[in-house]
Amino acid sequence: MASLFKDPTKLSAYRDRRFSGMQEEYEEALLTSTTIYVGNMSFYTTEEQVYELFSRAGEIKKMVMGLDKNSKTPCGFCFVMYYSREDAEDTVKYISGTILDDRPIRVDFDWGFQEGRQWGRGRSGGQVRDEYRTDYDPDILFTPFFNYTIEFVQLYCFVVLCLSLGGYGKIVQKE
Ligand code: GTA
Repeated sequence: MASLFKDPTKLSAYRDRRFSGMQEEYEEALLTSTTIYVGNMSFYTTEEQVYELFSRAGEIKKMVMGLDKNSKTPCGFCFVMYYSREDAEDTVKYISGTILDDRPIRVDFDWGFQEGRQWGRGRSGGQVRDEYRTDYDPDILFTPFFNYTIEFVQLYCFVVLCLSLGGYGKIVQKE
């Protein structure tokens, strides 16, 4: 039977292009690391929210929010460093796929945080993936849709109100 939880012994296909070692060294780092990468986050999720969720798996040593290198604002990812490997594995197993701020977050083992890795590497300043994506997450797709719908309903109500007030004015004038 398929498990609901992500298997922490299976590594993802992601490889950091800036890791200077060999593939075996990269895999070894992932298999022993206490750092996890969290992706597909909302740009509005705060450090406090991330801390609240991820500290459920174990004591957090350090957390680094991913930032747009131009605007210096959160751009959808972060790194969480634990004291123990077990806690990092539990995070990958149980927290990956959790909905945080309406988005299913993705938790992946990471080879280890280094200064500079907190910046988005895309040309626009955010993450590279955001420049190539065609599969937008539901809240990105639907939020503008709902916003437009609400604006349309507001405009419709405003027009109806104006028309009825205009009609009422004419009746009052006649009387
Ligand atoms: N541990 O999954 C991850 C992960 N990701 C996606 C980013 N980081 C990750 N770390 C782990 N696991 O420190 C880390 C990076 C860096 C920081 C910001 O987050 O190591 P980034 O997302 O801006 O840039 O990184 P990165 O990772 O160097 O981008 P990369 O590898 O080129 O592309 C990421 C994804 O974008 C690809 O998997 C693919 O889905 C998409 N993509 C890239 N190029 C193309 C293309 N030409 N066409 C279509 N899709 C593309």
